[in-house]
Amino acid sequence: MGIVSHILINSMRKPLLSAKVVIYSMMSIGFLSYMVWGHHMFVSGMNPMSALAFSFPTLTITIPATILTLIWLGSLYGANIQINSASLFALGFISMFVAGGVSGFFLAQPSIDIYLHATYFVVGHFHMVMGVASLFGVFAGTYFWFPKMTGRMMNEGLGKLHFWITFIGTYCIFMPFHYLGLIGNVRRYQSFVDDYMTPYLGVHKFMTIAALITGAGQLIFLFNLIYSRFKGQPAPENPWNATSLEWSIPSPPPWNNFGGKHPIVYHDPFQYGVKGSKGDFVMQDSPEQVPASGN
Ligand code: HEM
Ligand code: HEM
Ligand SMILES: [Cu+2]
Repeated sequence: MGIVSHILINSMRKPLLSAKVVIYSMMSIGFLSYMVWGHHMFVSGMNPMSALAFSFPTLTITIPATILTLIWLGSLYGANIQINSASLFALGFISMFVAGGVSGFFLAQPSIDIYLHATYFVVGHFHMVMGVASLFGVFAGTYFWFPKMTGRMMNEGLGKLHFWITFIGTYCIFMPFHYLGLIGNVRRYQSFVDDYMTPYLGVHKFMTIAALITGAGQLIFLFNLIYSRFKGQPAPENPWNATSLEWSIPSPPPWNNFGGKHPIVYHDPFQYGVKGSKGDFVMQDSPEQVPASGN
């Protein structure tokens, strides 16, 4: 979530509606997540009152999650978003996080979970939020910081191709999980021949083929990573016109990071779309005066 927020403000060229609300939402998700573990045990025979006690924080955690999503989407409104591999994966994260999070609302109600527990609905839910969304965050961060880490740019064409194969592919793999789960496809079961699932074997085949294609698509990323490391275009200091301190030093950074000096920080890192500035952004270590942003 932090990586995505960071990359979004850079590619939108404007701050999020509220950085503070983003940070407090992330903190409350972290805090509340300590109190939800019992939602994995609704059907374990626990006291229904305990189930209720775990259902409550589980549903509460969707509030900061929703606020966070609304801030990302609301900030996109009217933004002139720069489409590149990093921003595509950041946007893909939001899409997957919402698609996977919505099923969390259902699972969070003990009465509905009696039906859905131990089905592919759960497997679909957690692959979207944990498997795909968090990987998208990792991909976004890799495309964004690779130039700083290695001093070379990744290939944007290959990056975008990687994004579209992965984005469409993962939806094809993990959306059907939800429908199979609703039909009654139990999880952790390897053979459905000659039973009630037989009519739906085609869906499993579809998902398998989608998974093979999506898996093969990751070779593009692997190739891009290795090829760009050695043969990529040399990266300038600040290829994304970013504000934060790591972009004020050469790519890759010298061994002592800031050349033995402490950088002087004049601004927060949200100085994008600054009116009256020379560029459309002001770096944290630039002494240029900017009007107070109120962020
Ligand atoms: C909107 C927020 C979320 C809600 C309300 C939610 C709710 C739930 C509930 C109630 C279950 C249990 C379902 C069952 O087994 O019957 C579940 C399963 C699971 N969730 Fe979430 N979840 C949310 C977000 C996430 C996130 C962000 C992750 C990880 C990044 C995650 C990972 C998992 C995993 C791994 C399981 C299944 C574990 C297993 O049984 O193997 N969930 N979720
Ligand atoms: C394209 C990639 C992936 C595919 C096709 C895939 C497929 C599957 C399938 C079919 C199952 C459940 C089988 C069953 O219950 O009968 C499963 C379980 C699981 N997967 Fe994935 N998965 C993928 C990636 C991931 C990733 C990236 C993560 C973690 C970040 C992950 C975490 C898990 C976990 C925790 C389980 C539950 C294991 C259990 O039942 O104890 N998967 N996966
Ligand atoms: Cu959980």
